[in-house]
Amino acid sequence: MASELQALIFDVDGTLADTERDGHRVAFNAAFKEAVLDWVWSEALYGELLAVTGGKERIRFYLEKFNTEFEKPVQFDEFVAALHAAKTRHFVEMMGRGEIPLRPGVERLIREARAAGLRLAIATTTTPANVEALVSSTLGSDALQWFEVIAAGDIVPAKKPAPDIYEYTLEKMGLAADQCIAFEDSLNGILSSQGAGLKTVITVNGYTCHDDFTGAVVVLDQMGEPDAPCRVLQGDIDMRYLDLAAVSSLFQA
Ligand code: XBP
Ligand code: MG
Repeated sequence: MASELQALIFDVDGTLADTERDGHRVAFNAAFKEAVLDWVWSEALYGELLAVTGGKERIRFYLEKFNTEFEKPVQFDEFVAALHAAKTRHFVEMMGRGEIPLRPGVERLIREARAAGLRLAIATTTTPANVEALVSSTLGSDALQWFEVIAAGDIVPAKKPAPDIYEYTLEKMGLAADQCIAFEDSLNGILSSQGAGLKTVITVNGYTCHDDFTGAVVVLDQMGEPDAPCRVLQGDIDMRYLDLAAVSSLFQA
């Protein structure tokens, strides 16, 4: 018999909010400028850099693939860590100024799930301070308590697409994969959630709309709102917007 849905597990970047192009990318560039580096990550280049999750990992990937001339300092790990810490500071400041809203339907669905007594968690590769800043600037500081597990950043050594962050979340919640559903926006995200055995709802964004989402329970352009419907891009369901009834039927299907 199929298990009953117990919990919703959300990715952050690209899923709760469109943070990559106008948030993380801008914060990286601000950190580079502050460190007097002439690196500028354009919107197009950043799309390629997103192949690697995690900010520190992304900086290394950039130097390996796109800026091979750069002479690495002797204390390279410390250099990357300091650059990334500055980037996090910029990102947190941007969230504090309310620069990035939640995506359509996210707050509505979270509130509906809470009201229905479902359990909530976050599984992301981003730094914990970024999640705190985004959630409290958009939903209020009390909203951090709504998520019983916030699994983020370096808490597991292998970031997405490895399943580790979802496996960690499930273990902390004491739940099995077939009792939960994940919300993701990218190929690396769904590889991670499906690797942990989770059914996954996808909402795409500009950087991920051409990713391969084979196996997703549904692919939407956004969660949508009653007055601003979503589009179903993949999946056999007719829906105006993603509410808990739709999530439950996708989970049971
Ligand atoms: C998100 C990421 C993160 C952010 C930056 O991936 O790849 O690295 O871009 O965060 P996902 P940090 O949405 O699949 O979790 O710089 O704090 O690492
Ligand atoms: Mg994401």
